[in-house]
Amino acid sequence: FSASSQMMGVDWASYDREQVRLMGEMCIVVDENDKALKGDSKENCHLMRNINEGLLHRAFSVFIFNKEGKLLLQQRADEKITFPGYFTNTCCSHPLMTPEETEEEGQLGARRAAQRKLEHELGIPPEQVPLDKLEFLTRIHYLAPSDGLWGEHEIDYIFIFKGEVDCKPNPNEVKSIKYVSKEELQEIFETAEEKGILLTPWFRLIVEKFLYTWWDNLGTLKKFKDTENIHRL
Ligand code: DMA
Ligand code: MN
Repeated sequence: FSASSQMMGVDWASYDREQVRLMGEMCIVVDENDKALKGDSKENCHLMRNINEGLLHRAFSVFIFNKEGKLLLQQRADEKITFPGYFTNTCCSHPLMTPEETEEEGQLGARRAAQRKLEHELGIPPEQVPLDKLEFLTRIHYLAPSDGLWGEHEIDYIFIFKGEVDCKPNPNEVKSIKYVSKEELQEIFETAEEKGILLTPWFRLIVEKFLYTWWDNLGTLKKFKDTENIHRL
């Protein structure tokens, strides 16, 4: 484990073994313009101590819509170290510091990471989500603590996929899944507080700033594709 987490006195024995293992993955550290700088562990990238000193990494968020135009939500597993049990968009994770997933042309690295994690988290066969059918929308830059110790500070590539997929959720990653209509999602957001439903901060930001506009234009998303700007939320 890293010097930072030793210094913070992280109690590794209290966490799920598999999720602890995944803290060894190498994320891509970037600057505020999404220029790749180096690799660093998922552990280091998600410690608030490092985030508060400016450490920033690359991530992706996928939103899957089925034929009926419903959005696939997931509830994160209780085993997750950050945001356990929270409801969120279909799938999120990080491109890793590998030759395949650092490729930037056409967001190829982020697309490959998305395909890899859709299979790992939700059991979606890769051939059902071809790389070129993931529609890139934009990038957001946000910072959000999870608890005092852990949090997120990311430049997040947002993709929409439209189509039917077969899901077999991995219980170590995902507690439940649910397709929702726009009205159902609005209701979830309006009543979350009273019902004690937790929503991830990045999902809240994306829903509030972009999602309903995209949802109303699922057939013509190309006009929203923005490879230039990074939205600071
Ligand atoms: C990280 O998601 C990425 C975003 C956009 C928050 P995550 O915590 O689900 O990553 P992982 O599945 O790799 O733990
Ligand atoms: Mn992250």
